[in-house]
Amino acid sequence: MKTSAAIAWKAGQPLTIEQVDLAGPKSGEVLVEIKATGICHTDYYTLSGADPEGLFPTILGHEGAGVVVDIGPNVKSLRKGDHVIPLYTPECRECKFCLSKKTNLCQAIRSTQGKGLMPDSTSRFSIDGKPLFHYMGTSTFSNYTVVPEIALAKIREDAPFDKVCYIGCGVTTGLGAVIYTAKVEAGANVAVFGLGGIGLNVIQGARMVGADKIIGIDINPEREAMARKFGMTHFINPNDAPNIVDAVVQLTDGGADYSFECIGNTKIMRQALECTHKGWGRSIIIGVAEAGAEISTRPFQLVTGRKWEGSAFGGARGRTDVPKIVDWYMEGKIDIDSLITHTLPLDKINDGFDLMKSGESIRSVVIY
Ligand code: NAD
Ligand code: AHE
Ligand code: ZN
Repeated sequence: MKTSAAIAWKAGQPLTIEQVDLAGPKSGEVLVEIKATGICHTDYYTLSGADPEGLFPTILGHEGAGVVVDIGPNVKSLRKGDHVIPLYTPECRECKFCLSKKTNLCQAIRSTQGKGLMPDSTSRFSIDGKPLFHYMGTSTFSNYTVVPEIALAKIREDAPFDKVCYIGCGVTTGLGAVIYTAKVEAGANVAVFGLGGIGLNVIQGARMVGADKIIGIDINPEREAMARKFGMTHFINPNDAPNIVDAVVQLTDGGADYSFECIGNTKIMRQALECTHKGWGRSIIIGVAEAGAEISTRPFQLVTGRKWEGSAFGGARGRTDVPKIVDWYMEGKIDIDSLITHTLPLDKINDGFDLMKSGESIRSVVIY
């Protein structure tokens, strides 16, 4: 079939909207009509050329929601008409990683996914007979996409696509880092570095679990009002308080119990670790840094009890946890609507990237 898609031909160039060819689903695969997709900072990161796995030409996008329109042979858990959210972190429930229960990082299709291909090492997308790479196994910047069954969460049918698409990455990453990765307890003090589409969901998660002080740090003063609405109790702008570590330590009587880096800046990752409490502080890296970047600190920071950790997709097991997060939204337990500041048609998708870069948007959503 033909489908409209935004193609990233080369790093650093705007996307172009074109009609591409999409082959039907093979064994274990599902054809999905994407109804809406968010634009995440990671799409920009890969488009910029900073992602060591970045391959071109490709169809980016990993924050979508849509409807199953066809299934390939051997698909058991989904049928036509089901509403779904594609998962860049699948959940096969059979690999060593899934069975361990210690991680959400299912590895069943990771190697082909990282090469921009479907599990049989081929692409379903092409243009003028030349293959296009898939991206993160999802490629939601295409109106129709093919996704492995294990990388689709089935969701309730009354959930609005233009809102719950954001659960495909940003909402789950932020809430999940608090709830599933860090397991923040009521009364804890939390510091959140970067109050964008991810950090504001970390703040929302910290409020949900009953954190005491929730300190937000961002160079964009416009972020303060929205972060307070989501539960932030204290705001620090690094341009006004050059020593962020001291500022957090003073506010929290010795350091934050938990900190979250939601920027992708290795210097800030160090500050996030060092502002946590001696003896038990835990710092969770969420931000994705550019190819070749390294983190550093004095080992004594770790010897004296701080822990440096990371979180991918909020530690969520997608097929199990994403439908629950959709329920939380539908029951009014979490706010998604306020964070979706812009909606755009596909042919304006480059404006969504510009709005993110300028700090004007929190999340832009493309509606097909
Ligand atoms: P975003 O662009 O919406 O937000 C980034 C925020 O950081 C902005 O508010 C910006 O003003 C702020 N910021 C930038 N530099 C700063 C600095 N020096 N000090 C303080 N604040 C600063 O991005 P996002 O969509 O929220 O994504 C954030 C990061 O998380 C990105 O690196 C993205 O790739 C990554 N990410 C990781 C996962 C994961 O599973 N680990 C999932 C999604 C996104
Ligand atoms: N090269 C990666 C993208 C970079 C990355 O680190 N991705 C994060 C998710 S960011 C979502 O916005 C991740 O979870 N990685 C886990 C993994 O196994 O790669 C890619 O996916 O192409
Ligand atoms: Zn993302």
